[in-house]
Amino acid sequence: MKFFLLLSFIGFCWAQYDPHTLYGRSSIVHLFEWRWADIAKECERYLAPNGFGGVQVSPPNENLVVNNPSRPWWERYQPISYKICSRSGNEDEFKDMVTRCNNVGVRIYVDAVMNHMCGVGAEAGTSSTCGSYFNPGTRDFPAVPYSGWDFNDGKCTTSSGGIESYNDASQVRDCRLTGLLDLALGKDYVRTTLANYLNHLIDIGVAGFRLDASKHMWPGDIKAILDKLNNLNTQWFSEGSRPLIYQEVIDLGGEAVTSSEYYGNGRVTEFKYGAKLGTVIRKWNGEKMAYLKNWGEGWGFMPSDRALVFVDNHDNQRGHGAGGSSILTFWDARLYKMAVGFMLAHPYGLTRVMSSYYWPRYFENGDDVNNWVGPPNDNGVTKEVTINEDSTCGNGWVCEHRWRQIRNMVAFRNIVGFEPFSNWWDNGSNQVAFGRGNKGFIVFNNDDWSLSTTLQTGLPAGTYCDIISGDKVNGYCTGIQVYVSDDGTAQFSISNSAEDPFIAIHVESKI
Ligand code: QV4
Ligand code: CA
Repeated sequence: MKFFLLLSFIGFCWAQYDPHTLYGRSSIVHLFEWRWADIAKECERYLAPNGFGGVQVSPPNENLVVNNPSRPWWERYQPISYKICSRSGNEDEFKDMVTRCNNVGVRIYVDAVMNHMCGVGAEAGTSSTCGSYFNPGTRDFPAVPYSGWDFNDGKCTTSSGGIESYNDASQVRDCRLTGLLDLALGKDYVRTTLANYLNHLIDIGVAGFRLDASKHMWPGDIKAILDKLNNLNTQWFSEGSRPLIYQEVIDLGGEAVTSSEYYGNGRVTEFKYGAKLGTVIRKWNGEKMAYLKNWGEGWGFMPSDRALVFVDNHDNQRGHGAGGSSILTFWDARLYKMAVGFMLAHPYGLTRVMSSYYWPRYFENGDDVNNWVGPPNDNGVTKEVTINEDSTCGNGWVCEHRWRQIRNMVAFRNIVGFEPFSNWWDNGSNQVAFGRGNKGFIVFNNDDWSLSTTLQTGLPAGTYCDIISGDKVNGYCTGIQVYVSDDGTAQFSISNSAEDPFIAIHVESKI
């Protein structure tokens, strides 16, 4: 009996940190702005067969329709109600997506906007994705319903009503973030209303939530809401499963609010990760890959089992949020693949891969004046994700998750599982290598000269396909082959001008 009590206790401890992915699947992909119908298809045709653990979807609730500028991506972060009704689709389409993805073992994590409603300056009316009436001026959102009682106007102490200093934890939580009407999460009615929204999604079958703007919500208020949440739907999850929670808290240090305040509620986004990795891979500020030997907690990041990590996200890939110019994105493809490859090979954190759409980037005085542009669309209707013959995406979707190097590194992470970080080597500069026990090994050359050396891989002897330059197809390598000797060593040569100056092998790429 004691043993089972212990197990349930462990289960309880892991509960809100556990993504509930199928065994052997370990990464989340953020299909930013995708339609539910396209995500359902992607789960079946691509994500399940390639071992993706789950999908982060854009906010599914009714949002403000912004016409100036024309339908920006960020309108989805201005809730009008909690009706499942947005440019990604309606409730039936959402339910179909969750069911079809769960049925092939791909989880759905919802981007939940709980901190606020729309901007205080929005014009009253029915310019919303489901036509619901709202009046920001009178704090009237009848489709929820919310009224003046349900906002923090009386609690905020700044004269503007907005956040004026990030050194004051109270105003960061109780005042308006960029003018967004701040909900009174201290009130039980608001907590219950939000919990009802999340429970509706849980009952449909979602596996967890990204909590938007968590820095702007008191940790205790978040906990009060989470304590009202149902267990996950037993049609797909074991009895007593708790939703995965990962809280968006941008903490690069130096502010009153810190990530650690939120550890008790669930995982937290580690923004230092992408900012630092971008600086290292770009070789800025004297950073070099040799310094990655103690990557993770050694770099001052939060504990690995509390961290949600990513190279870029929907904000900082376009200059919103945090990370600045060091952030690597699909626009920097060659370096980006190295950064994503490093993230997926390294044991630290729960990994999230970004999947974007192209937009007409146009810099004026260092700012991308088009960073507001929304998803590919026909007169505001989001375009379908089309798949080309070569398995890339059309219609303006980038589909980084379908790039061979990234797809294969998602599989690498699955295959090495919980194997330890091992066999680190570096040349004191930007040539590094490391293994994951006896299951996988990866080598990078980010120097301006070629790499040619023999390394201890930790792998069994044999011939391995490099899964960066190609695939293993019908027992053959379409790219580079690596020969591991009986003593586990192998010779690696990587030109600094290679298309992708890194090589990765694992026990399932052995021929
Ligand atoms: C404007 C003025 C305000 C004015 C207001 C009046 O700037 O001074 O009071 O009008 O209504 C959009 C516009 C912004 C506008 C605001 C409200 O860009 O100019 O204010 O709407 O009308 C996204 C975008 C924001 C966008 C917001 C809502 O990034 O630009 O604001 O959606 O549409 C901090 C937070 C962190 C946050 C990050 C961006 O700590 O939590 O900033 N990240 C999350 C999401 C992000 C989203 C929000 C939070 C808000 O990842 O995408 O912001 O939900 O670091
Ligand atoms: Ca708040």
